Amino acid sequence: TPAIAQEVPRTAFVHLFEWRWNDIATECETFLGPKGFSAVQVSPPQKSVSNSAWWARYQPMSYAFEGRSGSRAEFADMVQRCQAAGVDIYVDAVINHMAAQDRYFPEVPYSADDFHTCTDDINYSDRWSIQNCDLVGLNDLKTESESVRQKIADYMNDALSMGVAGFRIDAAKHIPAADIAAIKNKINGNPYIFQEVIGAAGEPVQTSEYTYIGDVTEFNFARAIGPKFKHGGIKELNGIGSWSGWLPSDSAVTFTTNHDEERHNPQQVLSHQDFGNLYFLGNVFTLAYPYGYPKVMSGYYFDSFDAGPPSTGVHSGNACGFDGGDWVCEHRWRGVANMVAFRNHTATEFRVTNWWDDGSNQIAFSRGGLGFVAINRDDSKVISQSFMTGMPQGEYCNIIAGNFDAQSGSCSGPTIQVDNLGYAHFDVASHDAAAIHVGAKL
Ligand code: LM2
Ligand code: CA
Repeated sequence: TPAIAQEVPRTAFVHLFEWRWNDIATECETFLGPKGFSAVQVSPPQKSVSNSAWWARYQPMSYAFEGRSGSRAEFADMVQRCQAAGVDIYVDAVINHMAAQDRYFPEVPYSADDFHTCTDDINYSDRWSIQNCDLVGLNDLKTESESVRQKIADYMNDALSMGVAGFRIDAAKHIPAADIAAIKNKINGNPYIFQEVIGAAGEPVQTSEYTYIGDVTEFNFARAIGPKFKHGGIKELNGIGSWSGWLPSDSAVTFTTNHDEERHNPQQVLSHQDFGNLYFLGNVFTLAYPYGYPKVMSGYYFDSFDAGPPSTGVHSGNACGFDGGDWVCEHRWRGVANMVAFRNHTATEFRVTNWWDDGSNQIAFSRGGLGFVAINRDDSKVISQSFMTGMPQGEYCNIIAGNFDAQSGSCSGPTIQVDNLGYAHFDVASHDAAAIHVGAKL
């Protein structure tokens, strides 16, 4: 009888920012499914204002599925093809507001009565202002109104009818939790929901208010690891996630960066614009560390805040950056993609064990007996030593440096030997990493 591939949970997803539906479908089939990604967060699929800036997508004109990522038919086809590849689709649902223009959206339809009357700038020390005034001038929907809730729910149900599996609730902090809960009560089935709330100490609206509805973004994660990887001191990340004021792990969505942070907050948060492989190392850490449900950002190169996506997609003649193209394709960086399998294969082990650090910028830890990772952020020192991995004896693929082929049980790069006591020798260059897990054992 043929060996049955061991099913492991899919525990990390990717944001294919501004990707076309056709490209996403191909990516699910050829890469994301085989690599074990759980889902794709897609850019807002609803009809929006038409200008070339990326942020046009956050200014809805109606709930029709049309825009520069493709048509409704292409969207539906993508959902089906990704699902067949084992990959869910999460829709970025922009439901707090409509576009910044006259309060008249005949295609929904919404008219002036469907919007809040406050047009002042938001005062972040006032709950009412945060949730009732216009976020950066965007017309704020009366989400307490039954008819507005129904129109939003109709849009989400339309997405669900095409097979969508989950939603990112955009600008959730600007919608009272009770309103999101009421909308959720109108939608079919039990889709995955995560809510974008940028928690800030001292503000009246807190992330914890939203956890009874679904998961919530934990911005603290990216904002904590960013400075440590940029400026040093990554050993201080030991215990991250258990820190005071943070969401519990099973409610948190984490990321190394996201589409807003890489534009609004590049000084603090890692992005592809960081030199020296630091962003790569940050992604390895995010995927290795057992906190939250991580999202890998996959975007494109930009040299201005507004810059929209490349004019051709990855599967339509353009290429990923490492092949000379305009899309960064972080999710395809070998070590990033392979760390998704690491996370999947270590998912049942919540503990960090065998933590080691050199006192500053070299760290290593086990995920019980299921995986072991070493990250070297030191600017010059190598790691060359034996570690207690706690793993079963055997030969493992270093998935940062090579790909493991489950069919043939072979590794395209160097392997690492774990001895009968669980010890293994690791050589890790400056600004590099190494990782082994039970799903990539020769
Ligand atoms: C989000 N989460 O809560 C999105 O993740 C974020 O990307 C969105 O802002 C925001 N909320 C609203 O959905 C982006 C972008 C803004 C942009 C808005 C709307 O960061 O800069 O605002 O989308 O397109 C733009 C202009 C801004 C202008 C506004 C209204 O940049 O200067 O404000 O449109 O015309 C007067
Ligand atoms: Ca609001």
